[in-house]
Amino acid sequence: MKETILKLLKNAAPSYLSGEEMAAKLKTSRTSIWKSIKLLQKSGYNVEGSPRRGYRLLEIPDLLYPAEISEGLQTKIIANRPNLIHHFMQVDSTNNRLKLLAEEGAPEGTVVIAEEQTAGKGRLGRSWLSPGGKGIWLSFLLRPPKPMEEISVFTLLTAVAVANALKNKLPDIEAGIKWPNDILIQDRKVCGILTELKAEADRLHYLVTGLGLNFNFTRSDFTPELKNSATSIFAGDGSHLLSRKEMAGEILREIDVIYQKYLTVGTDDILVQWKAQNVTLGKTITLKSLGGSFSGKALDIDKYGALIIAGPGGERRRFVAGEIIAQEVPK
Ligand code: BT5
Repeated sequence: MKETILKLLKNAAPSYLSGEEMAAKLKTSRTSIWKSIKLLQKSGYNVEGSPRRGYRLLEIPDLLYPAEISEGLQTKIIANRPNLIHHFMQVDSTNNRLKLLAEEGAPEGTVVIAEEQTAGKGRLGRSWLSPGGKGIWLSFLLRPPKPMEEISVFTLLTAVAVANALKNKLPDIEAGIKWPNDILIQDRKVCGILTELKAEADRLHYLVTGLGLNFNFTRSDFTPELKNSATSIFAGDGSHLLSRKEMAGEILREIDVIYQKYLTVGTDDILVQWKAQNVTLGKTITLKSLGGSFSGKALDIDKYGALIIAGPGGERRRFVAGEIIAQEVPK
């Protein structure tokens, strides 16, 4: 009811709609219309009521409500209906919350999105700074009918989706993908991706992929440790035309497109897109992984998204995970 009334008010805005007219349309009482209007106001929608003219929508809150994000989304799997999006004002970690839902049997395409994370996390127990309203903190659930060996490619597919969404909405921003899970703007991290999974022997139960995209941080929103290494797509002064909900919708749409492509024709074209937007290949890097550090030239990625590095003696090594701790542009 609340969502339907919101739609009616949006269509009518900036004009008024009378309570009587809405009640007749929805075959309900004027009291129940009034109750839904109160709920909308409580959720932050500025709805003005006038005794003679009815109600009109003056302002939509800058919040990532399912009804806002799913407007016009038209996705096949990811959030393909509004009730697949779970929105929280505050959550420990959207990945953790989505894993709980996955355990309860949530369908593929379920999305958890939060305004703020109190225990946002990166890889290997690192933390991810996620203050309220400053970014897009979301996770999505996949149950791909694929073998375990292909799993490492998912972080790369997600990176391509985010980079494409940025390119579509903000063509002036030059974003680059750093292997395996970062998006950078001018060498600073603007987005991180964390893929977690549940599997048994060779059977994958589910994949939960979370992404954090810094949207409108001011310099002082970053902790001292992040001031020189992190950035945000807008500077937090509110002077931008794109809203978080539009960006979030575009990211979900791109993830859906990429996932469809992966399921139907495979990864070839997606990896071409990854290569076109990456800032890692061709550089001399030092990669830290569980086995220690390895330096050399980042040559290529293989069909599973693993990084191929050529060491000083020309020997090639393949890495499915790790962190690039130093990266130099060739002279
Ligand atoms: C990542 O890990 O980059 C993965 C981040 C994934 C965050 C999303 S938010 C939604 C979902 N729910 C979660 O709980 N997580 C996911 P890693 O490569 O390990 O990088 C972590 C490092 O990035 C930290 O140790 C910091 O140095 C840095 N960092 C932390 N917060 C940051 C931020 N907001 N922006 C840029 N860098 C940050």
